Amino acid sequence: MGRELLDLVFPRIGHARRIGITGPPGSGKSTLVHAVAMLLRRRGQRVAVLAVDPTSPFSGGAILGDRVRMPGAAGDEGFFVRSMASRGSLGGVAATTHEASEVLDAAGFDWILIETVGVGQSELEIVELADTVVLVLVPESGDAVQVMKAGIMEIADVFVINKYDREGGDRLMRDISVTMQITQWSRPEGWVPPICPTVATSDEGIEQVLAEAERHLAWLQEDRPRLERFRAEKLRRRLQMLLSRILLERAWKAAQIDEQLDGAVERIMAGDLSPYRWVAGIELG
Ligand SMILES: Nc1nc2c(ncn2[C@@H]2O[C@H](COP(=O)(O)OP(=O)(O)OP(=O)(O)O)[C@@H](O)[C@H]2O)c(=O)[nH]1
Ligand SMILES: [Mg+2]
Repeated sequence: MGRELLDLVFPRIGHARRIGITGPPGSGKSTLVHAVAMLLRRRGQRVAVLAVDPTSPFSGGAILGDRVRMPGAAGDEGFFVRSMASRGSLGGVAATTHEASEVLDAAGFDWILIETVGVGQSELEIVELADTVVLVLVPESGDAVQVMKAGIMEIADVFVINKYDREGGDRLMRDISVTMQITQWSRPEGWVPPICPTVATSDEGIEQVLAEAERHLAWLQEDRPRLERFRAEKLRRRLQMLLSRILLERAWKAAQIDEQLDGAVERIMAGDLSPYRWVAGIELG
């Protein structure tokens, strides 16, 4: 996106509430996002949905098929849906998603719902993109220990146990809640994440999810110094991200990496050179 446009947009941001929704593949994130969006629309709120598409540069297409099917978006000016492909973007999807969310914020959307699949780095990036992170688990996610091991529990401001119509929801709910009590689990600054059971396909528990997200947002705002710290920390990470992208692009160009790649591949395959020696020999200018 053009730097001038983003620069113009920047002073106009800060109105939208940004909720990140993450969780394992197929846990029902899109269904939940759609249900929350519809609830917000019924309340007259303008909603934008950004679905981060973990398209692999290797498979040449989305691994799990078409990720955004959001009925109700066509012809409704207060409901915007967009899939963000991560494919081929130096610096990752977080940067482009961030830019899109700033433009939507400046355009007057009240809520920005950002869906990412909880695999790899993307769920950590969501922390930088969102004010409130909703982690969607399902009864099949295992027990709290497995969830903790996966390293995703730390990022949740609100837990959702979706597909509660299936066997095992109660057990996971109890398990997480007991584990949180025993370990005195909390997010930084003492926020204790609530756990919401949902059946996204039949709209059950959706109001509670939204209410808990709103409660978290209100909690963030009630303590001015805390809010400032929260924003400063996000801004710091954002600056690092922006800068690292620019530095990467510049260094890449300066060292003429694209021009050298084919030759390097040829020499490495011919056994003339090891990848490590080639990398070590790159002059960054
Ligand atoms: N039984 C049951 N099925 C559900 C529920 N929520 C979603 N599903 C189904 O689960 C499947 C996956 O739902 P999605 O909303 O696409 O899940 P997702 O997490 O967005 O999937 P990816 O984006 O591919 O990771 C669909 O067939 C949904 O209809 C639920 O609460 N109960
Ligand atoms: Mg989805």
